[in-house]
Amino acid sequence: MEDMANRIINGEMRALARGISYIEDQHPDKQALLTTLFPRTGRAHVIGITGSPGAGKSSLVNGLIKEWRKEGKTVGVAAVDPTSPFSGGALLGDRVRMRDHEEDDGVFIRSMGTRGSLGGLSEACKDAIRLMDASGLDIVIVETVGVGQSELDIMKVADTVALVLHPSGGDVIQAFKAGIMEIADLFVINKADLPGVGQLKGEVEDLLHLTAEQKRWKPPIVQTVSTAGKGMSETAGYLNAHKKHLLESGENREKQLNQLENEIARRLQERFSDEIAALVSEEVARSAEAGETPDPYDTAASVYEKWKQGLQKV
Ligand SMILES: Nc1nc2c(ncn2[C@@H]2O[C@H](COP(=O)(O)OP(=O)(O)O)[C@@H](O)[C@H]2O)c(=O)[nH]1
Ligand SMILES: [Mg+2]
Repeated sequence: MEDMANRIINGEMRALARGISYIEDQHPDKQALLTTLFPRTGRAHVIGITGSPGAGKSSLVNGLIKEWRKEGKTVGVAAVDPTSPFSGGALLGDRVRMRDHEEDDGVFIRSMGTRGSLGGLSEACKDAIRLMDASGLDIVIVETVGVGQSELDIMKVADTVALVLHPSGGDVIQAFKAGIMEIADLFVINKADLPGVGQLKGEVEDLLHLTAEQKRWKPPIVQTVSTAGKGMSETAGYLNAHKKHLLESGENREKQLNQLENEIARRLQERFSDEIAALVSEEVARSAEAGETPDPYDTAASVYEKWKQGLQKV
């Protein structure tokens, strides 16, 4: 494990790939690996790219990678696609584009989501981002499919979130409802070669009045044609400017502490809820055996007391 951690810190891509497999497979050394690497994290610019399937996220990431490589930056990508084990489609699309960078050891691309549950996936994804960060990659992208709750969870670990929209998508309202509009720092209107760009831009601007009024950072709207490499340097520029804004305004530290607070609370809740569920199950079985019907109010109170006593023993 120590050896693997050192190799990851030294930027060895094969060790990084193996480390991420440890995470996905719940390897017994997973925790130790993450703890060892945690002090090495916090350097990378973590960028979340979200939007509905087919919006052009992978094409955009592909174009941005080319832009960043020209600047000499190294890039890691976690492509999160829980649908891939069923359809295979989106993952295949990612694979094809990955070939563009296959020979380049300044680019690391990993598809995630073929193993485990959706909740487990967002956990694994956060840990994978940490590993990529610790390995010294300058930019870490996380691409998620769709605009649901678990995508929202994943996006909350990013420094910068870009929402990719396209003219025929009609997904502005959906993104608004899901709360993605509120956390987006950049709106990318992709497929700007297709009709309807003006209308879409208008819709985004209207909703931005509702979500971004009080924000210190006003999310820009950028137009791209990812497949033709148009708008890439502008997009990269905005992403960079947002990170700079975070650092200069002090929001970066605020955000970091906030994210850690949420993560620690969530990890604890998971553990507590497992312990409590076991105690409740015991209590209900005991009542039932005695021919009683457990009173939910009393039972909850007594389980809570038992659980607290259990804690005091350790
Ligand atoms: N016309 C046009 N097509 C695009 C553009 N960007 C992506 N596409 C196409 O849209 C489809 C979905 O792109 P993809 O990047 O896989 O979308 P994702 O599902 O959001 O990752 C592919 O067929 C792309 O070639 C664009 O700017 N203009
Ligand atoms: Mg994709």
